[in-house]
Amino acid sequence: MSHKGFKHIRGLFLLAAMPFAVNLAYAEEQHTTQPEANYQAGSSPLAQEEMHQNINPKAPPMTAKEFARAKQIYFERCAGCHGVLRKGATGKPLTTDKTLANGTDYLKVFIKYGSPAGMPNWGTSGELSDDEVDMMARYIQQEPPTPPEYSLADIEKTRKEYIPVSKRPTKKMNNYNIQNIFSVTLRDSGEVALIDGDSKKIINIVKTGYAVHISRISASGRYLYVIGRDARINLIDLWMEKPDNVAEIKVGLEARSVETSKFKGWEDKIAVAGTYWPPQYVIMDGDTLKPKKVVSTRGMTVDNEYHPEPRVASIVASHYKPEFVINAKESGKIMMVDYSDLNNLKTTTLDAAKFLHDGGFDSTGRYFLVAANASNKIAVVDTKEDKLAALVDVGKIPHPGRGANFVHPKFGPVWATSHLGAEDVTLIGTDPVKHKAQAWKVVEVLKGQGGGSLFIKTHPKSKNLWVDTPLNPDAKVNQSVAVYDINNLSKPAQIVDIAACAKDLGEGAKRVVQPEYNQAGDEVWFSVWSAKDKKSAIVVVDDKTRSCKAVITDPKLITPTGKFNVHNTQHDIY
Ligand code: DHE
Repeated sequence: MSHKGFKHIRGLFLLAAMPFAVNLAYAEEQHTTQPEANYQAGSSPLAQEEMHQNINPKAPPMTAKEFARAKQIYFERCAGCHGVLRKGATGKPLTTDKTLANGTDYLKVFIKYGSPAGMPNWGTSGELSDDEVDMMARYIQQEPPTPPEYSLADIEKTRKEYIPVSKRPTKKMNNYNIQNIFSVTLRDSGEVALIDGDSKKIINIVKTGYAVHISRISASGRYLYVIGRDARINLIDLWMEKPDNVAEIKVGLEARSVETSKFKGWEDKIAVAGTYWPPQYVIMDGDTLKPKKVVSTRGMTVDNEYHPEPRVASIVASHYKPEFVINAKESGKIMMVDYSDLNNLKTTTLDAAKFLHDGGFDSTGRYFLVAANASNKIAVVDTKEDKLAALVDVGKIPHPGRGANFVHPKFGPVWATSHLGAEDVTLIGTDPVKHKAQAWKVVEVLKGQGGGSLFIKTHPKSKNLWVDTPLNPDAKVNQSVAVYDINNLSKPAQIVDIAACAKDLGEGAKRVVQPEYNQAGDEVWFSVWSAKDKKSAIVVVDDKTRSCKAVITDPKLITPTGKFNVHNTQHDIY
C-alpha cells in the first residue's frame, strides 16, 4: 500500500475515533509529512542533562521516576519538532496554557494515533506502550524543564588543545592529495572516517561528538571542523602525517552547524558554531578554538512574536565581507554578523520566513539560498548588499542540503532544490544581470522519484544532476537515486539502484543518502546507510557512465551519512 494511502486510511480512522474539535484542528494544519516528522524527531542529547523544573499545581500528578523517564522520551522523540521549551517549531506548541486546557484524555489520543498533519502515531506504531502514552500526556501538562545556559566561561572550560599551534606542522607532512580527501560522518559511532579519494582507503577514523553531523573546511583547506549533536567541535589538521584531532571544544548542549571565515585576509582565522541549545552562536579563534564571543538568538520572530529558543540552523561564510550568514530556524531571521570587530559587533538582520534550515550559494558565491521549510519558500540573500533579494515559493518542504548549481540550456544559471514533502526538483534562476527575467523565479520543475528527498548535487565538470530520496517510505525508492541530463532536462530521470551495487551487505535499511562529488568531478559518492548493528557502505559511481565503480566497506564504517570532499566544500562547489 502506498504511503499516501496509509495516511489517508489512518486519517479516516481518526475522524471516526476522535472528537469533532480535534478533526477541525487537523483540517487547519497539514504542513508536515510523515517522513519529515520522523526525520525531525531525531534524538536530542539533552535527555541526560539536569534541568530546572517549576511545579504547576494544576498539572496531573507524576512520580519523580515517571517524570525522569518522560523527560528522557520527550528529548529523544519530541523535542526536535516541538522545541526544548515546547514553544513549537515543525510541531505544534505544547506550552501548559494549551496542554492543561486540552487535558489528559485528549492528549493521549494525539500521542497514540498521531495526526495527518505529521504527528507520528507513537502508540499504534508500537513505539510507546499505553502506559507510556498516558505518562507522556501527563508530562506535557507539567511546566517544561529548562536545560542550563552555557556561558563563554563554561565553553572555555571544555576546550582542549591536544597539539598547540607551536607544535603543529609548518608544512604538509603527508603524501595525500588533501584536496581529494573525504570526511565521512559515522553518525552512530560518533566518529568521522577520513578517506583518501584517490585510493579509496581509510586514512584515519577520528573520534568526534555524539551523533556527529557535518564537516566544514577552512579557507586554506588545511583545517577540518566537525560538529556533533552534543555541540562538540573537533578540529582536525590535514597537514599532519596522519591527520588527527588537534583541538576540541563543547560550545553548548546541542548543535548542528559550524563554519569558518572565508573572506580575503581572514582565511583560517575565525570559526563559528551555532547551537540549538542554548539558542546562540559562538565565535572562536580558527586554530585554537578559543571562544571569543557568544551571542543569543532569543527574540522576536518575523511575525513579531517573542520566541525563547530560535535554534541556529545553517551558517555560511561570506566571500564579499568579513561576515557569517547565520540562520535562526524558529525566528525566520538571517543575521549577517561582521566578525572583524568583535567588541563592536555589527549585525544586519534580514527578515526571511520560518523555519530556516539548510542552504548553499549560487555559482558566483554572491547569493545564498536557504530553505524556509515550513513556509515552502527559498530565501535569497545578497551577501554583497546584505539584503534579502527574494523569497521564492517552491514545493512542499524544500530540503536542498547546499543545493546544486548548473547552466540551464534555456534559462542560464540556476540553483536547484529537491523536497522532503514533494517529488518536485525545483530550478530557480540565479543570474539577475544576463537573465533578469528569470532571476529568483522558478524556471522549471522536474519530476523526481517521490518525496523524502534530502540532498541534490552536481559539479561544474559534470552534465548530471543527482537527487536522493532516503526518507521515501518505499524501499525501492529510498535505495536508489534519480539522475537527470542537464543538457536534456525533458528526458525522464534515469533511476540508479545504488544499494544493489553494494550487494554483499546483507540485510539492512540501506537508505541511499547524500551524493558528493570527488575533486575532479568525475565520480559521485553515495552512502548506503543501515542501522549501526548492520553493514553499511559507500558506493562510488562513475559520473559519465552512471555505473558503479567502487564499493567501500569496512567494519569501522558504521552508519556513514554525510560526506564532505575537501576541495568542493572549501570552494562551495555543488
Ligand atoms: Fe542534518 C545539514 C539540521 C537530521 C545529515 N542539518 C544540516 C543543517 C542543519 C541540519 C541545520 C545545515 C548545516 C549548515 O549548513 O551549516 N539535521 C538537522 C536537524 O535538525 C535534523 C532534521 C534532525 C536532528 O535530530 O538532527 C537533521 N541530518 C539529519 C539526519 O538524520 C541526516 C540525514 C543524517 C545524519 O548524519 O544525521 C542529516 N544534515 C545532514 C547532512 C548535512 C546536514 C549530510 C550537510 C549537507 C551538505 O551537503 O552540506
